[in-house]
Amino acid sequence: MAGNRTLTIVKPDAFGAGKAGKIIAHLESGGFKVVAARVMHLSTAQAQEFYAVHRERPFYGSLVSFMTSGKCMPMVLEKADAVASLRQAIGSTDPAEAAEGTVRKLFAESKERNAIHASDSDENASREARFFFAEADHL
Ligand code: 3AN
Repeated sequence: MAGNRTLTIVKPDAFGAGKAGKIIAHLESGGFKVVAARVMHLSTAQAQEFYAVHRERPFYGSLVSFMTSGKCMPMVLEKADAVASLRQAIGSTDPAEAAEGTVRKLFAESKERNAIHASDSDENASREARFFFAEADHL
């Protein structure tokens, strides 16, 4: 995956509230192209593995419970400088601190139920895309 791809997840709070379409429309109007997408319900083992980097954090158990509480929508997105551009488009982890017009400002409820995930580096974008998709899904 080149530097023009990143991985996002519409999280269970937003997906369950029927906000996936609005979030995708918002991202598309910001220049992102959806190159792969799926709807799935993460197992506990999958959520634990995906967030393994946060294993020692106090919110890890709660985060895994939340991410397995309903369906979510992982997607590979394409845009120039995709990782940085999507991090900017989603806003701060806490929606109360997110800038106007960002996905989290518009659609998130709280620091945990924050509507959307975005990869934080090209390396993690590749790893996370492989976690959810086969290479052939996003040629
Ligand atoms: P981001 O999603 O902005 O990259 P990270 O990577 O620091 O933020 O955290 C991963 C996820 O863990 C967040 N999306 C959020 O759902 C959850 N999280 C982070 N910090 C907290 C916190 N202090 N309390 C509860 N959940 C948190």
